[in-house]
Amino acid sequence: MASAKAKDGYDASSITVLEGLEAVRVRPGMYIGSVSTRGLNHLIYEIVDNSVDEHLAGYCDRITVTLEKDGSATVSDNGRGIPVGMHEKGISAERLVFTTLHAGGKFDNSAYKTSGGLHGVGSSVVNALSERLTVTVKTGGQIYRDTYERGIPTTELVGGLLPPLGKTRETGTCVNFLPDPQIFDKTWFREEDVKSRLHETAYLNPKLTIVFRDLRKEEKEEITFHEPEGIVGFIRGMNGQTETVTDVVYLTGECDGIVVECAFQYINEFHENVLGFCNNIYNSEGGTHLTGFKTQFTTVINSYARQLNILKEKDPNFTGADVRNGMTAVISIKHPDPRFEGQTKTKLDNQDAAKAVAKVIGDEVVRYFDRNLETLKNIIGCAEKAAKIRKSEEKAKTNLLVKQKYSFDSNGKLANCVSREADKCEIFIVEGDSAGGSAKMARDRMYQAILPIRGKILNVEKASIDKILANAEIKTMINAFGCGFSEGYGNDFDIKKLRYDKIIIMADADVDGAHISNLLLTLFYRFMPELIYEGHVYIAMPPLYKAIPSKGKEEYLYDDKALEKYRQTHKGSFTLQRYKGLGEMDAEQLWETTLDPARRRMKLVEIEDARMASDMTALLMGTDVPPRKAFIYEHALDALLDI
Ligand code: TTJ
Repeated sequence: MASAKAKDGYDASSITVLEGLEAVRVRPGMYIGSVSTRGLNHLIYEIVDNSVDEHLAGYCDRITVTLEKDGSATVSDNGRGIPVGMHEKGISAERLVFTTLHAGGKFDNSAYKTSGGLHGVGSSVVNALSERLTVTVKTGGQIYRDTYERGIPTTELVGGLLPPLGKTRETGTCVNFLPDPQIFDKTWFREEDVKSRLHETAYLNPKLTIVFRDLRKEEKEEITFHEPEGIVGFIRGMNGQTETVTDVVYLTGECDGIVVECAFQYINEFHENVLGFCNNIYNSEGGTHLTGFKTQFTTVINSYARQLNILKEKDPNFTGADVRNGMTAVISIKHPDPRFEGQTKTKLDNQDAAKAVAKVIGDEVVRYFDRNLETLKNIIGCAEKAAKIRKSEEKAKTNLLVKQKYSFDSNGKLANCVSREADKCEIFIVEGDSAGGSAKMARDRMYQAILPIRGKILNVEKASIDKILANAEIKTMINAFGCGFSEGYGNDFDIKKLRYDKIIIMADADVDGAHISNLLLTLFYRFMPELIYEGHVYIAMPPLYKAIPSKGKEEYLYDDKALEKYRQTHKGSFTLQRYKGLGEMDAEQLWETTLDPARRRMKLVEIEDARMASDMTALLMGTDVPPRKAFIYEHALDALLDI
């Protein structure tokens, strides 16, 4: 925007405006999160949100989003049209909207703005980051058009106003923009992400129809999103084909001017997936609406469980996580003045939201359960299952603490392989320095790399992503893979640069090991999902036992079934050696059982089913990965504990 000064006819106030937009171009990340594909897609959402606001105001029921052949995007609606009349400062209102930061709300009298808090600064930011942008407004029987280049107006006003171009009976706003390649790494919108987000918007606005069109490909695509069932449909969509435990429950009410809507359903899986929305924007960091819901729901379930004598007097309460075991829920509130906090400003902060949600849910869910005892009992059943598992895990954790005292703490360094032929190379990520040391000695140096990871890494699981990425081992790992990483929708990841065909997680067959596998898989999924999609990630399966017969060959037994079979078929006496962990094996044993491609056993990590790869979950990946993370966790447990 340095060329701003070259433009004639601008007074001091418009210079200030341009300086504002210049700031957006200097630090785009501050306004749209990043300049990766995710930030790029965000431009579309910023514009769409304006049309959604018009829908919420009651004047628009159809939005069309088009990915054009020339790489630009068009968003149009059938609302009233942005006002083109004279506004303060002597220019049209539309100009102010597109050239002033934070101008959005001034022209908008809808009760609940879709300001998501994250960026929410709207159309002027999109304008600043677009090589060119065209606004077409149909209002008051006339058509108007305004144009910009990198935020600078290129249409001459007549008496401070846009000249009308022709007559029309329609009303609406249409914005076409071409993202600036000077700003964005790549300017290709990811249609899957855009579709997901639009679908989500349709679920949250049951009376709205959103048409998505992609004209960039040979085979043009057009999808219409209309979800009259609202968040109930959202829940059904998320749960897909999964076996359900209850029907979808829908509750709604109002408290202190805050409208609360909630839908939930229990499925037969060991995780929860509770999503919060405020004014139709997803709050990836959660916030007060979720705490209000969770606290109240836990109280209600515990109180019923005692009334029904499922929890006896001496029994402790179910924890919040217990009562949400298997729950998929959407909590959507409409708040007149939402405030946000948190790292990405997506965490709802209004205390009155917690109170309102607790009140509405408290009243409505009790009313529901009093009439639907069967549902209540099924939910308590899920909580009981969760509590049981929790207790056994707590026990395992106590054992783990004892064990950790003896763990080593030298820094694990990558022992790379000699070959650079990626399709023949493997990298083993090994838990513990002792096992790492043996693995380094045992490996096939030509094709097998070893990266030992300390038990300490366990502690970062709950840390912020910055901390995770600052972790030395993780950094080493990302560097070793060679393909970079992407944040959420990002496009900085290049699978073609991967240096190893197989990434093999090698951890002990216990809770500790499952934990570390879980962390690694979550990390891969979040930052390098293609590693999993394309089948590069494996979990090593070391044997559980070695049978040493008095006569004949020793044999490794990989699970209890194998042991049973050995007992039945083996004649004569034998001693049984049980491996408690990888650290117990010497280099030779480790080679024979776990490293040697001819003899080892591994489990390929796969994404469960189509639902997992569907748009429903992709949309939630940006800053959070609830459904998939949970799945992988189970998978890891399955792989490591269930052998
Ligand atoms: C505001 O109040 C007076 C009547 O018009 C209202 C308004 O601004 N409506 C409106 C804005 N509808 N659609 C928009 C809009 C649409 C797109 C695609 C982009 C932007 C920035 C605004």
